[in-house]
Amino acid sequence: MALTESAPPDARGLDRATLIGMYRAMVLGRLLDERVMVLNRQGLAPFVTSCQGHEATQVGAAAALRAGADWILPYYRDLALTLAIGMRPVDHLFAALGRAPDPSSGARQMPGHFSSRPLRIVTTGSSVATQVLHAVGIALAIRSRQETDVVLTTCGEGGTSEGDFHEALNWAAIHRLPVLFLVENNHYAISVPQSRQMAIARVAERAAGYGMPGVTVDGGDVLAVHRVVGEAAERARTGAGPTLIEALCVRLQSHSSDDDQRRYRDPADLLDVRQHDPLDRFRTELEAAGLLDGSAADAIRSACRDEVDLAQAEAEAAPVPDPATALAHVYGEGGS
Ligand SMILES: Cc1ncc(C[n+]2csc(CCOP(=O)(O)OP(=O)(O)O)c2C)c(N)n1
Ligand SMILES: [Mg+2]
Repeated sequence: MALTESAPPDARGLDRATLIGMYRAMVLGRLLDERVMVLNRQGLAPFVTSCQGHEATQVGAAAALRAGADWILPYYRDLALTLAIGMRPVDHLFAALGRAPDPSSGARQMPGHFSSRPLRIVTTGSSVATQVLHAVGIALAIRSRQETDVVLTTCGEGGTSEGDFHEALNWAAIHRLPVLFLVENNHYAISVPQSRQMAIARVAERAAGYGMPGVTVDGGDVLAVHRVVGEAAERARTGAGPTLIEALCVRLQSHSSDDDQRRYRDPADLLDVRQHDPLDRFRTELEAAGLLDGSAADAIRSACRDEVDLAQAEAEAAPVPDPATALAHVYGEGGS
């Protein structure tokens, strides 16, 4: 998609400030992700599932929604998505470092189970794709209350093999519920390639079997994702029902901090995904359009790094949970 200063870069008429804001959100997601991985390697953060390579999909989707009004049921890879919706870097670092102020769970859940009551981000379980059904339940409640909010839920392409995914899409289509199913297809479920997960080429093909539109979008193109998610949200808001969106992403890091993808991916494949880094791509597009230059890009990067540094200092200074509260929310706590 070509960008120019004089003409709006896409049909939705995004201005320069919005575009730069999206680029900044992608950079912030990347730098925070890298920092959490460093903390993991230092033995300070227990388990990391990286969003690197998914930033364009996640930021594009977030920018197409009404933060704080629309509901988000993310999965563990959605660091940049939840940041772009409004979670702060320090919120993620509280969780990564097991600090009491962690808004997701007070440091009780694994990191990556993002949650924020004011931002309407609903936490997930560890079993993949369970959130997809929860999203449909929330969409049904929205419909019953005659509200206009929509629900976005995400999962990986591996998650689409789960029964929960099938039941959720079937039900949502029958009742034309206001829900968007965004599949971040990075072509691997841990070490299992897509060809061993499904017998079809495109996850979006599944949509026809449920009776809803299915769209495959280049997940490395932040503006394309923004447009596709925006159109699906509009359809959902106006009662036209759900959409299945498949965003083709690259997974730049291993599945998690606990595996090494060099053991199961071809070296040529690992080199190739590096050529599809969505940050490089958007930066190049913005520069070509005269909307960003080298020094402005450096300034964004350095401001994001400062933000992550400050957040880390704040998280490190925060208390760990009081051991006396270890069993809170686990058993009934009395009362009538
Ligand atoms: C029901 C269930 N089965 C298996 C697992 C172990 N597991 C965690 S993540 C994952 C891979 C999921 O891959 P995908 O949905 O493609 O998402 P990605 O991590 O690639 O973004 C698996 C198998 C799990 N958490 N839950
Ligand atoms: Mg995957």
